[in-house]
Amino acid sequence: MRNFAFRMSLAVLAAASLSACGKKEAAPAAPTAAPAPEAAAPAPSFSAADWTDASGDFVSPTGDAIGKIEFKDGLGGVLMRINVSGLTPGWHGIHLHMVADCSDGAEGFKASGGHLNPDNVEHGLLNPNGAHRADIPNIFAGADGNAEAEIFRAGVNLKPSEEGAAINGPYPLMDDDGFAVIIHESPDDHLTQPIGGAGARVACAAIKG
Ligand SMILES: [Cu+2]
Ligand SMILES: [Zn+2]
Repeated sequence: MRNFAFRMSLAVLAAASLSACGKKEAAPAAPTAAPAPEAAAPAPSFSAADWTDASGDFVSPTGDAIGKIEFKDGLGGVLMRINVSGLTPGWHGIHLHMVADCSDGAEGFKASGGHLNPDNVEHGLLNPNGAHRADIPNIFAGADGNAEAEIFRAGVNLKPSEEGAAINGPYPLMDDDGFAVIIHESPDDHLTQPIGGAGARVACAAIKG
């Protein structure tokens, strides 16, 4: 009965707001002058050179070019834009690995090293004993295998700077050996050691200074 009464009161509320709407619309609108035509503002650039502080091309294990990642340094972290194809549909783990080396796809992109982890803590954004500064949210590939995403990772910067270090600690990604972005075959559960169960490395982008 309580449930029914609740539903009834919801229905009454809906009816009341409908009639309120109807009344509002019934009032005659004041005539307005047509707005003066304005010069069209330039569309915001999505991947212009002036946006990008660093970038890299994703390669598959067989060496095919399958996409791109771009970075923009912010004071509190780094913004990245990802555009990749040829993935299996569904969620994929993606992380910042330690070395800008994607030369060994046939051997599983091992040369890119492990997750960037200067704090020596555990893996996983949801891990109370984590997380690696490498760890970022999963990306999702549609039925066509394409994925696009924009991700902000706080706590890291591309280039060393006093301002960045004061907020994030001295962890520039662009150190002597650069870094790599690795996409894994499966989603990261953000908890399990050592990489959230994300499985094999299926794409790699090397980013060097
Ligand atoms: Cu990884
Ligand atoms: Zn990790």
